Amino acid sequence: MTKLILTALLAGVSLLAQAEQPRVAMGNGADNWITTDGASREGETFTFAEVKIAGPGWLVMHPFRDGKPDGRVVAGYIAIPDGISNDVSLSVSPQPASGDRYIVMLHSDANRNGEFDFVFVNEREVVDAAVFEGSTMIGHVFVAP
Ligand SMILES: [Cu+2]
Repeated sequence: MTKLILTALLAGVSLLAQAEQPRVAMGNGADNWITTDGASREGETFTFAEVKIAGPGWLVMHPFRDGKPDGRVVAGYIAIPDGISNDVSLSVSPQPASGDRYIVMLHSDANRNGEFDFVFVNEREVVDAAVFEGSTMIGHVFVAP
């Protein structure tokens, strides 16, 4: 249990460092991905054609503020089961305008409790950590259609 929590915390650090350091890679992996091509929006609800995650977790959207992604704020999230999900919809608040930018990314349900633990245990670390493959954080800059 201690090891699991430590792993989650370290990944949480990476997430927030990522948000502030664009040179760290974001993208899709071999076992985890978000298909952003063809994503649609109706009001405050986005729909992504396909999402794959290894283990249960969350599809999460973070807003941009002052031109930079703000990984400390969650605009919206939805639970996703282990494996491939199609036509995954999530709603964000406040309602976006066309051209608004977000980070759409995966977080793991690290403690498998079925609740999105976007809980900072200190200034940078959250429990339900960002999903990485190697040094690539599974996420994308996404512009609202
Ligand atoms: Cu995130």
